[in-house]
Amino acid sequence: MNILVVGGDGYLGWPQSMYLSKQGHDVGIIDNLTRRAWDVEGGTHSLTPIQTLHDRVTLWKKLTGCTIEAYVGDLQDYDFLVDAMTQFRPDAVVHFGEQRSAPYSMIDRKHAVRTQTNNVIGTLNLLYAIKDLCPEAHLVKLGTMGEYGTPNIDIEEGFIEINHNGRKDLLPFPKQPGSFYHLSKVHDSHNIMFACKIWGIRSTDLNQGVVYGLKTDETQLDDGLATRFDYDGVWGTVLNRYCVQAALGRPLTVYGKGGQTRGFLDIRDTLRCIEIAIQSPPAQGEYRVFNQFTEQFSVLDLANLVQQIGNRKGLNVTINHISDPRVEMEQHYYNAKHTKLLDLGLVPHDLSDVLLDSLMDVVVRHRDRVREETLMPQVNWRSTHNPSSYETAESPVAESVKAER
Ligand code: NAD
Ligand code: USQ
Repeated sequence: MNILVVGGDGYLGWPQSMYLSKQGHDVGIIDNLTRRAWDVEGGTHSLTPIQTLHDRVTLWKKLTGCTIEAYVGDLQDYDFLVDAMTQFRPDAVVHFGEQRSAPYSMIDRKHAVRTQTNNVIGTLNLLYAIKDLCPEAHLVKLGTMGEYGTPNIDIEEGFIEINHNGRKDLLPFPKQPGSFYHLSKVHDSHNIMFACKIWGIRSTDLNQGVVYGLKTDETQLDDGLATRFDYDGVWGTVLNRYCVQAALGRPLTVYGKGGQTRGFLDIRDTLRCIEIAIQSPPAQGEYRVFNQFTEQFSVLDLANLVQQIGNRKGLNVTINHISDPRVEMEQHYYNAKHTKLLDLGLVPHDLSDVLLDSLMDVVVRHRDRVREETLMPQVNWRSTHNPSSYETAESPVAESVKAER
């Protein structure tokens, strides 16, 4: 198949592109490299050294003989998108290309607007391009489990049957997202569902949990194929942050009580879930939702796990409950269904001691690269002006990124 990976330079998009290329598909990447520019804006970076998109694609070809076509441009630029899609003619489009950080979206008005503009308009453009250029192509869209929030009932996979005043219907599960980022995904879901209905295009909306891990068969081929690892207070996800804090001998930053429970999955399962979705496409006009995670943990559970493994490595790990910078429930009921991908053949990798141990080894290897000043959370949900270092920035673009463009 011709598979277009939008956001193919990112943490998930790059390993996904290699994975699909290795399976024999023709893979094209669209990416505007904005994630690299956002690092420049905030003084953040990937703990693992990463190559430019150009160098990655060149190395991939050298090592495997497989070509990945790169189209550098912005989903918000419709002319660019039409050109790229006309050249590539995708059978499936995997869409990772969004601003994905909840804290980034909560910095201030400008960053909330940037997040929602980038994500909602980008996805809307993609829907129009699919309808006009390749209406049979399957859109596989990365959504998030955070669209649902933390209701006091079981979370279904996308839809819930409601009985109301003697009548019943199957309706989208209520959404209670916890940041302007998570809200952007809800807006996308509504737009995608509507586009499937009116134009008869087809889509799978993958409500994914928090992903961890760096190692896939393809990233392990060569250090030059490594994917990014974020650990700072804006981009770092919770387990990554704990691993870095443990490696530096800093206390693990559990926000509040630590009962916040989320779905998690190994990066190898992300790759496989997307392959499964592509292999079993929905019918024309169908909009379907899969909950894409394999295990639930509270953030305190995870801290305890990291402490246990870290101490075994002689790291002397401590846990600190700091005041929660977010507005979220710190103790709550959480039971989210996630059977549809298992029914289609997913065999999950659980978060084992071995995996956590090897993740911590990678972190310890790169410990000297850590920018300690970025470690503590600086974005508070209750404030509309966070933090001063971002106040004047207009998303400057690094010279290296400019040169690549
Ligand atoms: P990432 O930031 O590492 O990658 C996103 C990529 O998209 C970047 O390379 C960026 O440059 C590109 N991009 C952003 N806006 C673009 C635009 N307008 N045009 C072209 N390219 C654009 O993010 P990630 O962690 O790989 O996440 C990928 C997707 O998966 C996101 O949509 C995210 O919301 C979703 N997701 C991620 C996780 C996770 O734990 N990482 C969990 C659930 C869902
Ligand atoms: N948290 C801590 N300590 C930390 C960092 C985070 O306790 O040092 C807590 C947060 O308060 C939150 C939980 O950990 O309750 C998860 O936070 P996170 O930053 O790991 O993840 P989140 O903001 O939800 O976002 C990440 C990805 C996003 C994706 C989402 C999936 O950045 O792209 O959509 O996970 S989900 O959580 O299912 O919505």
